[in-house]
Amino acid sequence: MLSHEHMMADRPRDDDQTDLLTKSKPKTKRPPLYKVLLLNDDFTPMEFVVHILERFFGLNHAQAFEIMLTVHKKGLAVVGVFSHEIAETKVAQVMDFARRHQHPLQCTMEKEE
Ligand code: TYC
Repeated sequence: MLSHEHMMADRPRDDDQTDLLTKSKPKTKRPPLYKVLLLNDDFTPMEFVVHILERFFGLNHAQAFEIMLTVHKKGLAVVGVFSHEIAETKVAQVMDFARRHQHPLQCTMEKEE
């Protein structure tokens, strides 16, 4: 008897039952994260921006001042990374607070790659 004929009996089962276990990916992909960005402008007072970073992003005064200065010097900065829903809420809170105080401050979000 040829050797490959012996092999056939030991071949792993390939019916639907085993396929369920072998061909299904665990698929545990985490949802994407979003960066919340603060943009510089020439009119919003520095202390107002610091206040926003303390109030909506839980930063202490030193951290808030540092990020505000980064935005002021570089034009923008990431102020936090969140789930889509939390990022949307932060952006809405900042935009609403700035609008109510009549400052042109802009805050946006973008998907983290
Ligand atoms: N450039 C503003 C000023 O000189 C300060 C500022 C900082 C504004 C950060 C917006 O996101 C900002 N008053």
